[in-house]
Amino acid sequence: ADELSLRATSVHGNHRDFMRLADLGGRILMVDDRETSSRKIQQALSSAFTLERANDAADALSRAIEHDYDLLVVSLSLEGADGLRLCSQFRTIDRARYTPVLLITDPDENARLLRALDLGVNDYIVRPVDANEMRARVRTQLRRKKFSDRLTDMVSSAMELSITDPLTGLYNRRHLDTQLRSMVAIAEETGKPLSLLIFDIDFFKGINDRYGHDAGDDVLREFATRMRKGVRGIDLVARFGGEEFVVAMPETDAHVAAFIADRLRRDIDRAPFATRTGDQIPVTVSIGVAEHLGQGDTIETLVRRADQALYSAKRGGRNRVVE
Ligand code: GH3
Ligand code: MG
Ligand code: MG
Ligand code: MG
Repeated sequence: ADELSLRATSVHGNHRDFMRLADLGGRILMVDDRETSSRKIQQALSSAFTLERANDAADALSRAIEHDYDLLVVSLSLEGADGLRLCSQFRTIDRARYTPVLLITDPDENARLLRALDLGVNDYIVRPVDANEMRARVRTQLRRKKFSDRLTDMVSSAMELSITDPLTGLYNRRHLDTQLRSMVAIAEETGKPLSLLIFDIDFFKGINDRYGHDAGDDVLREFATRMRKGVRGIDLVARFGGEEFVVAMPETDAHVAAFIADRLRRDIDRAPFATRTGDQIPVTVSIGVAEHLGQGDTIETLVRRADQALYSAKRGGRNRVVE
């Protein structure tokens, strides 16, 4: 019967509209302890959507902590609980913060309904619940939710892209600049050390010349992987450009930084780099280390000192760390 009424609602549209309605899917959580309206809602929604019924406010909250829902259907008046309060509690749960809320109210609840709308409730339906109206309101909320989810995904992948080096997946130089600024500020405020390391692959031009540019790219990717594995969680690894990489190490003095760098250097030196075409390429790296000197030491001067240390490492014969 429900399947039929669902089809009936879409006779004004065409087959595609019906498909789109089905596509909306949607996981809905309902908390309504009134038998009549909750049964009506179940009848109206359960054939087209995944509908779960919470037993009470506490149950609804714990479900919202455990799962992602696309819509919360909440009765404004619950036995022994306040629907209004429940709505604001949903907003304190990370997963439910932006989940639309559809209220079920009684005709005489106008004042509380206004407060609920003020709280950011998205829509409401007045008892007795009409199945067609219920479906229409649910569809509207689910469409908006789907649209805003897509927008959120687009924004976060754009943000991700803007800070990532496409070849290695490491942070790019722009992100390094941003992060370094706040790392320097924190170091100055707390008086804790901050070290900066510049890695430059030795004779990389020769690797390109001998094995080809694609093999060179494979080396850069593998190099990035070994770096990621070789540093600590708090360290920031970025591709500085070309075959140069930077690691920023907060709360770390130059000695400790040089120790970690040398472990990485040995790890690079120990095993040759395998390319997709089957070459085994020996790689070495030179590393310059500098420590932030406190107030007045800018990012530029810090980078310059690390670069000078790197230059000494190159001149000293490469495959070494200079601090
Ligand atoms: P050194 O030991 O003095 O550092 O020698 P080097 O050959 O590594 O120094 P140089 O800076 O002259 O060479 C870096 C080379 O890296 C030149 C450039 O063609 C190559 N390169 C820069 N970016 C990429 C990249 O994305 N992929 C590949 N395959 N090569 C790159
Ligand atoms: Mg270089
Ligand atoms: Mg160079
Ligand atoms: Mg180089």
